[in-house]
Order: sequence, then structure tokens, then C-alpha cells
Amino acid sequence: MPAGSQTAIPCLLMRGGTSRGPFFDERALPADVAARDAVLLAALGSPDERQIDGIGGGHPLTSKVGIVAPGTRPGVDVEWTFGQIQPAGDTVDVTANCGNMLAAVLPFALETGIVEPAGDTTTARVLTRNTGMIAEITVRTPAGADGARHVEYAGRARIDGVPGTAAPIEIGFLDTAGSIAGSLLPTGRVRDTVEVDGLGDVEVTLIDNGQPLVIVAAERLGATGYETPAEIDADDGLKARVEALRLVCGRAMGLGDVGDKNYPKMTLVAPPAHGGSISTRSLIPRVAHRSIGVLAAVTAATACVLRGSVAHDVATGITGTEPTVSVEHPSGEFSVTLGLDPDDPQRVVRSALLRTARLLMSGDVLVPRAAQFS
Ligand code: NQM
Repeated sequence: MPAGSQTAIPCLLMRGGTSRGPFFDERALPADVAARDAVLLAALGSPDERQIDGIGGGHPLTSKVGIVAPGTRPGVDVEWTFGQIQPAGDTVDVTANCGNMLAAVLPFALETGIVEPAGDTTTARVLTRNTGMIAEITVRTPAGADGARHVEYAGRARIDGVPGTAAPIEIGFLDTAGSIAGSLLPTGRVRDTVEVDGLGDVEVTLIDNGQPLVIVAAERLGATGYETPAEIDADDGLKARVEALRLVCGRAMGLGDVGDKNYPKMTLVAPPAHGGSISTRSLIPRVAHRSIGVLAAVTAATACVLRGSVAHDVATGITGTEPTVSVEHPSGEFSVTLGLDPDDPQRVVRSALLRTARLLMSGDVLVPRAAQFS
């Protein structure tokens, strides 16, 4: 640690899917949660909408952190905690999942020696402590000219929302249902009618297969479902209707007063416009997503196969017991392959998808000493 007014903390800045943020080895951060959060807020530059005095990107998708540690329980190779910081907020929310940042966890663990490469590919079981979710993740780790194996970031996989191509990272999920809401359908119904001041009765599907979502027909909120994120962010009337609906649905989902919470997220759906299965526009929860979250895509895809859901009304072309659901979003589409229980095809038992990640910067983040270590 250099002397002076700042503390240097080793970190890797990584892109995970369509998100970006610093990743830390847990052992490099204060053990005390309040002290840890003060350090993370200072590192990103929050609270401040622009995060000008830190390395956050001034948007919820680039105001995230990963805290990684070796696995401590049987069958788990790596554990991590995902932290969401709203740029203008002063808290680190560790309640929800982030499947995009998750894509960078195994590369981080390999870069830092938490996991050793196993061969041309390395597969590990990664526990997201936020919700107890376990994912099986496979990363390319070929041998270099020196004979040593390294994470390969270059490749031909493409995910919408990220320019160019990169090495594929395969992610498989089991048991994501009820991550925060306790069960897949927290009201016990595939469709609910909720009464919202100023809107009247609104039909929604309240669902959580890794991310608690309110799924609503875009047209019911006066939208088309094909807006750009900038159009949504500029439409104060639409955002007020979405938030009014969210507050009512949060209570209906058993999540209490969600006024200050980052969930449930809002998914406006419409028929597909580009040959996919469904069109989506996400608010996370008060700002438009530029694409869609990973577990939000898994959850929206799950809703598409449930007869009677609001998503099922507008989804097309989903067949078989291993359907690939193409979830359209503002910057392209997100394919989620679902495994349905052959004895009960209304039951989703697993999901698989592709992401990419990249190490962007390696070094120390400097935080003012005022953000003290305990
Ligand atoms: O749903 C944004 C993202 C996410 C979360 C958000 C995510 C997920 O795109 O698993 O990835 O919903 O706030 O990074």
C-alpha cells in the first residue's frame, strides 16, 4: 500500500456480458461489511450520477462490482458476491443476481489463481452468494506458446449489445426459481390482475426464475415495446406508469415496499419484430436496459412457455422439450435454451446460454483514505 492520502486495492476491471465493473479478491477488501461498502462506493465514485470521481460508468450496467473467493462448500469451486451500486445511490445492494457479471467470475478466478486451468477448457461450479444460485461455467483455457494455460478472450462468439466477437463462455443454470421472491410464481398464479391508481386493472405475470420480473404487455402501458432505451428514459409519463405498477406488483410478490429496492425489474413485452420469439424492453428498474439481463432473459423465456402468462400471449414459435427462446431486446436478441421436464413441459428445470467476457485492466484502484479500512 503506498503511503499518502490514498489506499491502493488490487482489482481487475472486467466486462462480463453486457455489464462492466471492477472485480476484487475478497481477501483484498475489508472484512467488515460497512467498511467494505465504503471502499466500493469510493472506488466507483458514488453517490454521484456521473461517478466522475471514481471508475463507475454512470449507468447501472457499468456500476457493478464482483467480490470473488475460493469455494468453501462441497461441489463449489468459486464463490462470489455481486454488488449493484446505483450511480447516485449510497448503498451496495447484494440481494439480486447478475448473470452478466457472472460471466467474468471464472475468468477472474483463473487470472488470480483461485482456480487452476484444467485443460483446453476449464469448467467450474460458481456459487452466487446473493441468492445461493449455482451455475456451471466453461471458459476456454488453451496452452500458450510458453506451454502455460491462460484464459482465452479472443474468439468468434457474438453477443448482442457488445461490439465484435470474443471467446464463448457457456453458462448452465439449475434451480434458479424463486431467487428472491421465494418461488417461480410468487402469487401462485401465472397471471394476475392488479389495480394501479391512474391505470385501473392491469394484467401481469409475476415471476422469478433467477430475477424477479413483472411482465406486462407494452401496449397496456401506452408503449409499443419497440422503443429505444433513450426513448424510454426520456418518457417521464411512461416511467411513472411503470413505477406505479412496480410498487403494486412488489407487494403482490411478497417483496414489501420496493420503492427503494432494485427489484422487481420491469419487462414490457410485445410480439417479436425480428424473427425471434418475443420482443422485450426492460427497466432495471427505473432506467431502461440497453439489452436485457441474463437472468431476466431466462425468466422472460420461462414465462414464454407458461400457458396463460402475459408473455405466452405474444410469444411465437416455441416448441419441443428443449426450446431455444430468442428474446429480442433493444440491441438484438438473447437466446436461452430451456430444459423442460418431459413429464411436465410446463416446468422449466434448467437453462443454458452463451456470454463473453474480457479482462480490460489489471492494477490497483485507489480510494481516498477517508473510505477507511477497519
Ligand atoms: O438479470 C441488469 C445486467 C443486469 C442483470 C439488471 C443481469 C441478470 O444486464 O442476470 O445480468 O437487471 O439490473 O447486467
